[in-house]
Amino acid sequence: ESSANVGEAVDYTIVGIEPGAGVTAATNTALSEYDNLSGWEQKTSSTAAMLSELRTAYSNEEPIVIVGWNPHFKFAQWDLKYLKDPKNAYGEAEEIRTMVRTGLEEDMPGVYTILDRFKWTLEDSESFLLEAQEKDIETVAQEWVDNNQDKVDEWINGVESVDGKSVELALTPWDSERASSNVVKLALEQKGYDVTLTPVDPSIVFESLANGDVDGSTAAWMPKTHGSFYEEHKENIVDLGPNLEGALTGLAVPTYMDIESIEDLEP
Ligand code: PBE
Repeated sequence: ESSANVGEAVDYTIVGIEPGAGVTAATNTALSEYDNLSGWEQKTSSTAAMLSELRTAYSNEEPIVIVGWNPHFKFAQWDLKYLKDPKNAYGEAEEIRTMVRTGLEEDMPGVYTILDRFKWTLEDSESFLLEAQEKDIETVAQEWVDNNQDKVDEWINGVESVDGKSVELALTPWDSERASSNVVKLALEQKGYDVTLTPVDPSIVFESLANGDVDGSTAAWMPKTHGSFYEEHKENIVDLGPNLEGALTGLAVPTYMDIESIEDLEP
């Protein structure tokens, strides 16, 4: 592929995901900050639609520019590269943080402790997500816990068991967060908690934590992807720190495309 006509070949379109995603807002920032992207647009729809366009383009070795992130299975499944982002529209590597409502530590110290201790790696998450291509996420979560009970024990050790106390966790509707939330759910269930997972848009995760409508969430991508939502509500949210380090976001293309930077997307 030559780099000469990428814009024309992709109809000056970046294939985005859900409108409410943090990366959708970051892509709008990129569209306004890079002069060479004037005339380009972001097409939003869903992660599934983006992946299906990527699958088709890739199998035909056609150019495509997508909004990408890790943890996700797509970088293991296809040869993709992030485009360099000299204007830092997508920020550096991110942390996925656990956040809880104020008062949780006093009301439910066991839940607070387990959420505070929960931590896994980018590799843990991505091998989970690859497995989940063949099975449902609840099944893979149970297998992960069965295979990693030593790690789960580190999170739950010394926490008092309860008899069916209700806990509600908010999450965003992406597999990376379905994975972490289901693992934490199983860990809490080992101590007798009755856990409900509630998928909502990123803005609602932060709003419902601040309102105390949910007890916690393992789905906060910081500092950039969800930074503006956090800023709006941080007085009323307790940040327990990273549960995963090295998360990434940005524009991505198949490696067979002969471009390296967002600045190579010509107007
Ligand atoms: N993501 C995956 C989400 C959070 C998890 C990066 C697509 C986003 O809000 O952009």
